[in-house]
Formats: sequence, C-alpha cells, structure tokens
Amino acid sequence: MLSNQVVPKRVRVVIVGGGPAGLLLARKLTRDGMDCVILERRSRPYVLSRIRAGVLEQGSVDQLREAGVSQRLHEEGLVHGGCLLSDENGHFRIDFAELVGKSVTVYGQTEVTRDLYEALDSDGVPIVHEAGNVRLHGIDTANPSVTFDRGRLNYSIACNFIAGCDGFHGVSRESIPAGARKQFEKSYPFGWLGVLSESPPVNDELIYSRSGRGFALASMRNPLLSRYYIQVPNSENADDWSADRFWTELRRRLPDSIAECLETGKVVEKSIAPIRTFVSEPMSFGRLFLCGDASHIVPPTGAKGLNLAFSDVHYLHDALIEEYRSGDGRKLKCYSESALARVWKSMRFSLWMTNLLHRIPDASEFERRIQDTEFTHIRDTVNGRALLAENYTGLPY
Ligand code: FAS
Ligand code: PHB
Repeated sequence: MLSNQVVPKRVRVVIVGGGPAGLLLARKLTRDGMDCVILERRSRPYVLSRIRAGVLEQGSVDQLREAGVSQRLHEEGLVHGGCLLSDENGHFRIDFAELVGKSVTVYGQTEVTRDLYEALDSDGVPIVHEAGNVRLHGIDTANPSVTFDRGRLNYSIACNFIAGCDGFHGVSRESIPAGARKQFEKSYPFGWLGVLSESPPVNDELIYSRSGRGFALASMRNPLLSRYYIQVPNSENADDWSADRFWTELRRRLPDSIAECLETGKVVEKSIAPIRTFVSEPMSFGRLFLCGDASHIVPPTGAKGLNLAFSDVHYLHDALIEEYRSGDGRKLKCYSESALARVWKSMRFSLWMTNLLHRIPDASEFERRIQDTEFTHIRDTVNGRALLAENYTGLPY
C-alpha cells in the first residue's frame, strides 16, 4: 500500500522497517523537520496483526508523549506501580513506587504501532508497504541510496542516512560486511507458549511465576483481554495445545490462591516465541544506523525488547537532529557506543530475570540451589527488590 503520496526520489533519511522502531523514529524526525520515507515489507494489516510486547518503561511513555502520540496510551494504558513474583512458597510484590518511585504502563505494542501509523499518516510521511527486495547501496559513502521493488516497478531513493529498523530478519544488519560485525548469541532450550484470551486478567498487576513445572506469566492488554505465557520445550508445537490443556497447565504453575480466581475465555491468539539473546556490534556502519531488533534480541522475561528499540530511537534521533541543525556529526559517531551501553545493561537484566524464573532443564542440583537462594534474596531484601524494580521500570537513557 502506498500511503500519503508517491515515492520520493531523495529524502534525508530512509527508514527500512515499519515496526515500532522505524515508526517512532519517523515521527520524531518529521516533527523536527527532517524528511524521511518508511519502507515496510509487509502490508499494514499484517503488521497490525502481530501480538508482541505489552509493557512500556517510563522512558518509552515519555518519548511517545513528547512525540504527540500518547493520547490513547494515557486513556487506555494501565499504569502499574508493581508486579508479583511467586513460587511454591507463595507470592510477594515488588513495589516499584516505594522502591524506585517509578511505574510501568501496560499498553500493547500493537496499539503503539497503530497509534504511530495514524500519526504518520496525518504527517503525510510516505510509507511504502509491501516493499520488496529492499537493498542498501553506498552505505560507506557520502551518497547512500536504497532500491526496492513494488509490484512490477523498481524504485531508487537517494538519501543522507539509512536507519535499519527492519528487525532480526531484515536486510540492514546483513548489509554491514561480515568482517566488520561481531555477533553474540545464546539460545535457550525452551520458548514461551503465549495466548491472548477474551477474559479479565487474573490479577490487576503482572505475575511472574517460577514453579517446579516451569515459568508462567500472567499479563494483560486491558480489563477484558488477558495475555498469558508458559515455558515450553523448544520441541513443542502450539497446535498441540488446546485451550483446556493450556489453562490446566497455567493453573498448575500459579499460586493456588490466584489459580482458583482464573477466568478463562476465548483464545484469540496462540503462538510460541523462542527465548534467545542476540547482539550484533557495531550498530552503525558508514551512513547506516541500526535500531531495535535489527541489532539485538533480548529474552522477553524483562519486558525489554520493545523498550530497547525505543531506547535506540532516542539516541539516533538525538544524533541525527544535531547533525541536521549544526552539521556536527559527533553524536552520530558515538551512536553505536551510546546505544550499546544501554543494550548490554538491558541484556544483563533480561538474562538475570530469565535464569531466576525459568526451570533450566540441564541445571545441576547446585545451580538449582543457587537459583532458589537468588529468589529468596529478592523476596527477603529491600536491596534485592530494588535492583529488580530499578531495571524493570527502565534505567535512564
Ligand atoms: P520489528 O521486528 O517489530 O519490526 C521490524 C519491521 O521491519 C517489521 O514490520 C518487518 O515486517 C519489517 N521488515 C523486515 N525485513 C524487512 C525488509 N527487508 N524490508 C522492509 N521491511 C522489513 N518484547 C517485549 O518487550 N515483550 C514481549 O512480550 C515480546 N514478545 C515478542 C514476541 C514475538 C513473537 C517476537 C518476534 C518479539 C517479541 N518481543 C517482545 C520483542 C518485540 O516486541 C521487539 O522488541 C520489537 O518488535 C522491536 O521492534 P522493531 O525493532 O521495530 O522490530
Ligand atoms: C506481555 O504482556 O506480552 C509481556 C509482559 C511482560 C513481559 C513479557 C511479555 O515480561
């Protein structure tokens, strides 16, 4: 779908990828007078059909508010001052407000994406959907360009900079020569089987449960739409999980006092997301700058994926605007280092939360004792709880 107008032959920034990173960057650049175009491989209905993240850090909420895209977020988003952690011995609350004076907002990534698309349409930003065969050219020159096709037509757009916001499976990261990239990754032998159900959430705040049967998470999208996850082996197939089988297993992994309150409903989405970690360094090469999943993937346990994408956008927008207004490219030169510093902090926290809460299949008895001790340290000490609250609500940019 070609929205707004025809494809420009030159813009200041070509943004590859119309997910949350690309869309927020486009909105911020446009509001500061920088012209851009978004090239998105999929149709808009397809992009808006994806069910992904659910929790926004305060920094992400602030960015959306400053970008003038937070009206519905403030009307419909659920501000949470804490969350529950549970195991076989019961549950306890992490009080974000008391520990670090901050909160998070529950508002689905799908809704954030919808709000951003609507804002960009009203800005008149060209968004090319179903852009095929996107290729980046001259990224290590002063005259980069991007070509793509759509239907039977081929297009070429000259630009000053390219923002690679095209996710883990995009073309941008791979456009950086392999010899110039260093990649770090760790995979887990399990994933998250997630369901979206038309039923009221079992609790008014999120519950992270570490049970002997495996991890479970009780989340939500709104007072009538719940989001639940259970840890399953990578070998599992979502089609083998009926709704009844899922609800039965979820109840077994929640504290009894909570499980008995679980209201089930029609399951409107069911899928398994892999639990993996990935970082590709650097996040820039010549005139190409990577944002979000194009450069890094964090386990969803710490609710950091979407928030890290917005963190990158904060740094890249800041750097592009400085260069645009003053010609000073220093922040652009430091972009990768600045963004990666926060990426690795979020990666550390996400790995820590994942190792704390999941049943690690090949863990030794010694490792299980250490995991139990770590969990009781969080439960029994203010410092332990404050460490979790500080990272979960979002470290400063
Ligand atoms: P995205 O992947 O969202 O967007 C990239 C866009 O680029 C896509 O629209 C894609 O179609 C497009 N694209 C790809 N290749 C292209 C090409 N060659 N040309 C043009 N466009 C191209 N995070 C959390 O915090 N909590 C969660 O619970 C959570 N659950 C997740 C579940 C799943 C199944 C997945 C895959 C991710 C989940 N995440 C979660 C992480 C997720 O929210 C990402 O962090 C977030 O989408 C990152 O946004 P972007 O960087 O914009 O990447
Ligand atoms: C979600 O609601 O999808 C969600 C919430 C918190 C997480 C991960 C996913 O840590």
